[in-house]
Amino acid sequence: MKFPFVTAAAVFAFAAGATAVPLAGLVEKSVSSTSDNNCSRECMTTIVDQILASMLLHNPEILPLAQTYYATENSHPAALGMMTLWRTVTSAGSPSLLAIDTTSGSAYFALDISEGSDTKQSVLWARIKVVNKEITELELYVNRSRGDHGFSFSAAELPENYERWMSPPSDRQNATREVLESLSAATFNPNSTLSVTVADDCQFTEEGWSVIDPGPDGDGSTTPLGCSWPDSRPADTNARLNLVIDEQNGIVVTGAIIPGKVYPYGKISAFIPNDMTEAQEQQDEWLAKKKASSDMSLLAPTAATGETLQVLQYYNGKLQGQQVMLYLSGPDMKSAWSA
Ligand SMILES: *[C@@H]1O[C@H](CO)[C@@H](O)[C@H](O)[C@H]1NC(C)=O
Ligand SMILES: *[C@@H]1O[C@H](CO)[C@@H](O)[C@H](O)[C@H]1NC(C)=O
Ligand SMILES: *[C@@H]1O[C@H](CO)[C@@H](O)[C@H](O)[C@H]1NC(C)=O
Ligand SMILES: CC(=O)N[C@H]1CO[C@H](CO)[C@@H](O)[C@@H]1O
Repeated sequence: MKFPFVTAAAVFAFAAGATAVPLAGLVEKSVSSTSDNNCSRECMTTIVDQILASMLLHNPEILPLAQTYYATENSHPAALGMMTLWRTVTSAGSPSLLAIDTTSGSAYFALDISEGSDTKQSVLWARIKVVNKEITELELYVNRSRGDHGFSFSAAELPENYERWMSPPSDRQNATREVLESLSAATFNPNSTLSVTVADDCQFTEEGWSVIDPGPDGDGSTTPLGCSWPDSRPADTNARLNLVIDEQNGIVVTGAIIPGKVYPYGKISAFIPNDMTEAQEQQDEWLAKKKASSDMSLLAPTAATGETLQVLQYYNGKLQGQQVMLYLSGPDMKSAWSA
């Protein structure tokens, strides 16, 4: 089942600077979409499209912002007019993934965007909160390179990989809100006794990419990694639960702060959470061998903190999709959102 995308959205997809007419339509639409102040799925969709349109116009003034709003871009707070996205975005279509929670007035979306003259090179993901049809929170992230987030990514593969999230089988068995909330509570709590069955074809992506681990010496796997629900998953006692619970498509968004280290991984680098002790030990062993056997230049292992939004999809009593979206900061960082 597809969302009822506003048709105006398609119009501004590739038309930076020529969006006055569709935008006017979008603005009117949000005002008249429901008679009360509750923002429906259609109203939330319109607000998300307005945010993307305002980036293209390099003008946040057109947005229905609350009198005071909270906003971060890649974990640091800034007024929208000070953010890089409102300066650099040159193309953005409708989101490839859009999860909407009308009960809490929140939404999560992700898509590939272009900045400057580059073509679809960056991955944008975001969470918003809306009260009385006004935006009160914007948590924005943009991946411009593996150095930003320590993980693999693919702006190019993102739209295709996310298609199945937006059109789950029509005969599916929906999980209740209660089940989706317990999934959120268990995401960063390995103590949870919730038993989660992973579907055989559950899709795992990092920043839009179906992850293939090449191994630090290029001798790793050639098949994409599947989803997993290990007992040793990273923990955060202050995880932000139920950020978005989309009951229609079974999508759950949970936020966490994950301490870890950025390790050399061949000539590149990768972020490994401290809770994944085995993976860190393997990397230490690899590094020790590399130092002894070659004079290759390698990044020194360095402490870092990942601010992450984990996006899960659950229906038919099984985990169907798992996305890790992560942005790296220095060691011992806290989130502006969990203060
Ligand atoms: C919107 O309305 C629904 C149903 O009446 C209610 O459950 C929900 O809490 C409301 N959402 C907000 C943000 O007020
Ligand atoms: C799991 O349980 C241990 C021992 O009670 C506790 O220290 C830890 O904080 C718990 N972890 C989470 C994520 O709640
Ligand atoms: C539950 O799933 C059906 C498809 O089986 C879907 O059409 C429907 O919208 C879902 N219900 C809710 C409340 O989202
Ligand atoms: C600007 C930039 O470096 N973006 C990266 C984000 O993801 C794409 C897709 O793989 C990379 O090619 C880009 O380099």
